Amino acid sequence: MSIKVFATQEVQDLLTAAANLNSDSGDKRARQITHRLLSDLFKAIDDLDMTPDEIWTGVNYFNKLGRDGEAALLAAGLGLEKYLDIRMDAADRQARLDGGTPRTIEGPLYVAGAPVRDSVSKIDLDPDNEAGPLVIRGTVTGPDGEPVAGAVVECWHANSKGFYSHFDPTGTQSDFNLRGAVKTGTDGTYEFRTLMPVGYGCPPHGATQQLLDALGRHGNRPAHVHFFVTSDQHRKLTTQINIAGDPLMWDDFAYATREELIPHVVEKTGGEALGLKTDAYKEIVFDVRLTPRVEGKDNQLVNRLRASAAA
Ligand code: MBD
Ligand code: FE
Repeated sequence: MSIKVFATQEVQDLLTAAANLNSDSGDKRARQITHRLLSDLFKAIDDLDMTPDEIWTGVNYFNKLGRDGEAALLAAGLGLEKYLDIRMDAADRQARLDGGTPRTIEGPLYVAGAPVRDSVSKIDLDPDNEAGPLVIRGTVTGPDGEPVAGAVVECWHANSKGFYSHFDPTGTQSDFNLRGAVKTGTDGTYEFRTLMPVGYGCPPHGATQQLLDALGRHGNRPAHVHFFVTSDQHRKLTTQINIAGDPLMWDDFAYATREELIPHVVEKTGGEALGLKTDAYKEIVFDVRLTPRVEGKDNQLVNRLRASAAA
């Protein structure tokens, strides 16, 4: 069967009407985007001869996606969030704003409101017997390589089960466990004392994993640590580091791994003097180079729904 109705006047009129394209009511951009996305969907239905059963499977899937609260997780898993990075990377190259530490996706698990400390923060609030101590430290510099004072470095990561506080299905973590923020001093340095994370896996019965199963894909990420770095004089950086040696390094379901974001993990001693739970610990040095503002403006501030909590 190859029914082709997309190009008919009736269908084109239907699309124009459904998006209210020729009206001045509502939001112009919403009408434009709706018309385009709906047109692309209708065209795909014709081209692939999608059946009513397939369409209703998809419609009902959206209901489950919403019930599960996983739309942003699916956006990461389908590469949509990575695609936005690819576009921002290209825009930066065109504007000659490349050269800083590479961005990579934020993901859906940030929580605003972590207490801001000076230079150093110990962020493992809850005990975790399976996780060894980890120090992540570095220097924030500007495009010229000079240290940036007053930058705020935020980080967040999972525990030894791959669970993030605030989103932990076991409900056993404190609000800001493994989430922190430090303000740099004149030397531009920051340091987080924490515990080694383990890679995240999508909720096994959620809508995201359901689609990934249908695609024959897994829903796992290699172990990683997220960062926001902000400074009055620079553009915000959203990035992550991966923990070297993770077998999923180049098999991340969210496509966030970048060669420049896999710092060495070094074995150290002297942890007890730092307040770590054992003397032996692991250290990662991750220096961050920020990029300049554009005519005084930070064009890297992304508005998206984020969780927040009070410290
Ligand atoms: C994560 O921890 C994450 O970083 C992303 C992008 C998606 C799901 C879980
Ligand atoms: Fe993450």
